[in-house]
Amino acid sequence: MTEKIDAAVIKLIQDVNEMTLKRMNEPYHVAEKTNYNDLVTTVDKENERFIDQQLEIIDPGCRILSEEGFGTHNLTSLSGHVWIVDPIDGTLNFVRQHDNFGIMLALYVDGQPTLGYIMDCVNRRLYHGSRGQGVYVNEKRSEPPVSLDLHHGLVAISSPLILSNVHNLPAVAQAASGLRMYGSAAKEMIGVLSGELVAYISHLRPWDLAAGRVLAEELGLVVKSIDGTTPDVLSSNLVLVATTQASEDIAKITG
Ligand code: 2AM
Ligand code: CA
Ligand code: CA
Ligand code: CA
Repeated sequence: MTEKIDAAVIKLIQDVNEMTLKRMNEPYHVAEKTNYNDLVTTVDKENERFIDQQLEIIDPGCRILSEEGFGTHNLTSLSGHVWIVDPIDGTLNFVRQHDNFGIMLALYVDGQPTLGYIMDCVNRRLYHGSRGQGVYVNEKRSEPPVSLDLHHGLVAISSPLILSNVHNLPAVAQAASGLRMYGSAAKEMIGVLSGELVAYISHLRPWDLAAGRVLAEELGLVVKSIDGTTPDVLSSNLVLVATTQASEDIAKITG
């Protein structure tokens, strides 16, 4: 049943990506949400409205949780089909840098991570997959990344976290080959999925984690809260996505 939905959502996210790339070079309005580095543009809102409308046609009766608030329901439970939508991830990069932003969609069925989509917009690279059916980059099947250890790999830690010096995270960065910050959960998730990073640590809201979690778990990567518990789909979590080996190395440092 999800095959038909999957094909339609692949087309949807590709179409929204083309609209986004076109809109990036046209005038749009930028507003501050909570402060000077928390932005929303008219493109985020246009994308979200279009995605939510289309999902209601593709998957009638579904419920939607989307960042900018057009979602059809104020969700308190995960029963049935729940879509989690980030219409532009890395809005600050979209506005200032014109690279390193993405679009993320995920379907959870009765709370189970089921379908995941991460579009690397500028590179037109769509990571998508479903539980039990593998992960693809556009049409090509993606192999699980090698379980490199922390010492031999690059790690991404979000800038607010590394600057706040919590959980011994600067020591994690020091133990790795190098520290990277892309400013987009979508791009950092893709980094771990593709083996470019061995770990990604960030404070993530539902739409930052939902799609990456489906894909990372399908590739046998570790997805957990920094305290070792399973992340709650409907709230913010301080999350680690990593190879098994890097996850063990990091746990020894964060305690
Ligand atoms: P966004 O662009 O969809 O808001 C770097 O800013 C990354 O952190 C992006 O993936 C961004 O997603 C996300 N982000 C921005 N503000 C955040 C916040 N207050 N809490 C958690 N993640 C945030
Ligand atoms: Ca935002
Ligand atoms: Ca986001
Ligand atoms: Ca966003």
